[in-house]
Amino acid sequence: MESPDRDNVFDKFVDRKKIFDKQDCIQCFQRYDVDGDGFLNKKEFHQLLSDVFCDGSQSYKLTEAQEGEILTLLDQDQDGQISKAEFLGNCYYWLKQILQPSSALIVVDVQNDFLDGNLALRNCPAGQDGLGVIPAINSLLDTVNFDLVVYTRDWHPADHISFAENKHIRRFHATSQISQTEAKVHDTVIFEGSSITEQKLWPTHCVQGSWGAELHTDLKVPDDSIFVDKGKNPEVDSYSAFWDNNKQSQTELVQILSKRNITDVYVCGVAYDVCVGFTGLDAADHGFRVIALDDACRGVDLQHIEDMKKSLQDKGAIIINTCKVKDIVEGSDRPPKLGLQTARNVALARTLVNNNKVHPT
Ligand code: VGL
Ligand code: ZN
Repeated sequence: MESPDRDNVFDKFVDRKKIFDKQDCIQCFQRYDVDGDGFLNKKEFHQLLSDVFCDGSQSYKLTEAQEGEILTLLDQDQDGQISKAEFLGNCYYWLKQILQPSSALIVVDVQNDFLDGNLALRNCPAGQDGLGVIPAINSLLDTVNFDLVVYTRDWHPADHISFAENKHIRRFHATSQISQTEAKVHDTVIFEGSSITEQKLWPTHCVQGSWGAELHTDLKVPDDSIFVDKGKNPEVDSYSAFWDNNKQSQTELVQILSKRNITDVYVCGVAYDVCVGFTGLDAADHGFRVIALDDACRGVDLQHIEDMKKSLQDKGAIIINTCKVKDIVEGSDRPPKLGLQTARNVALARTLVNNNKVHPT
């Protein structure tokens, strides 16, 4: 019987004390292949999972379904166990990402207009104070060593489609439930144009170069941060920092994250149910592990915030408070839901590579 406080073999990789390499992966296989038959069976794999998924010395309890899904995703030939070759192929990337993730903090739209200006969240239905995100984000930047920090800005031209005061400069489509004369802030209308565009109307906000578009001066900005502007096209809004709302054009964000080998994307800022949420959803679609920072977000509408949190979780994201971030970034807290997401990504990458082999382009 094993003593409950035996060493966790993965502890030496926490906070990059030792880089997890292929040699470590081989040793890891040998350690968990207790009967030495060259395969990790379900029981042996269970032991590995309980050492991989822990918060410090406390193991997470995985459900049978979670254990089964991870095994199936990593078990290439579907024989119910993990061979040494499968371990070195699939599990290496899986373990590497779990033990030593590469983390980006994305601070979404912490701009004057949302905190104190024309679109101040405190005047929106949920009545939340956007200023509340600043201390949470600043203390995160002081305590956590992110591999990359990105600031996004809503950056609209004066004739932007989302501004209620601009409703007269474009034609409404016949299917719009609300007429052009009646339409007001927070209504959703439909515009005519080269593509028919559904649009929620907002007060004029974040006009390029204006005070309202500046980041709040109390927000800390580390020297080597990156800035991404969005919503620059007058004809289409852009809630996500990756794509415009019609998914027709992309910002440079995905290239920036990929170039730095980022695996994990932490989202925070305003508005939770709008730009923070859609940025998180798109990050998950791009194959990043997504962590939404609940206490570092403020939103527009309570029901929409709840719906957005549910959508994020359905895509595999986790929602946590900022006090938990440091341990996850350093790899001492390894939540199962993120590990499951990694296994899905590893399996998806394998499928894409295999498809390419069959249909070379
Ligand atoms: C946003 C409404 C309109 C946001 C941007 O940053 O969440 N919300 N434009
Ligand atoms: Zn906007």
